[in-house]
Amino acid sequence: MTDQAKPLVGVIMGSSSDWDVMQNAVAILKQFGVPFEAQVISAHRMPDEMYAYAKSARARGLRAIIAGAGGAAHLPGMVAAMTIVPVLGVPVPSKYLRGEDSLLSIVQMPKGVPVSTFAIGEAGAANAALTAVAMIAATDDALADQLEAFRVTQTDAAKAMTLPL
Ligand code: RP5
Repeated sequence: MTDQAKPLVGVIMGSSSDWDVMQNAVAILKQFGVPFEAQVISAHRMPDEMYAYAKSARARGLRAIIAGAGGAAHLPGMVAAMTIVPVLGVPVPSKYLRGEDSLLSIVQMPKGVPVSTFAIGEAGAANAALTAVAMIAATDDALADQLEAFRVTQTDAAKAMTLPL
């Protein structure tokens, strides 16, 4: 899956089974009109492709890589090891440990090679994309205005909330 324009954000995931969660990142990028690409790249099943992806990311113009994986989730860390493009890691819920394994695998990077790690599941995927949007918005005033408006919409929705008293 590739947006028409030259992608600024790469969304990768270890398996198509991660899509239910990772589509929340793609939805945000689409909402903000940020050019992206999305594909399955598995660290342990496709190590050569992972290497090529990470090594070419900066030259291809990617400004951020959102990497989601579950279980022994080494995809974000391995990609981060091979590129200086910021990697935003999304822990995907796993079958037996509900994503706590994914979270700890991604978040506990040794000093020197960072992976920005987000919440387990849908919120993490969406917030990773919002962070990518904010990073790009630092040099794109129109996108920054969109992001400000997004926050105002959320504030208005919260203010309008009522309770069934
Ligand atoms: C990881 O293993 C993937 O990121 C996925 O979360 C998990 C299970 O993969 P499948 O067995 O569903 O392909 O590599």
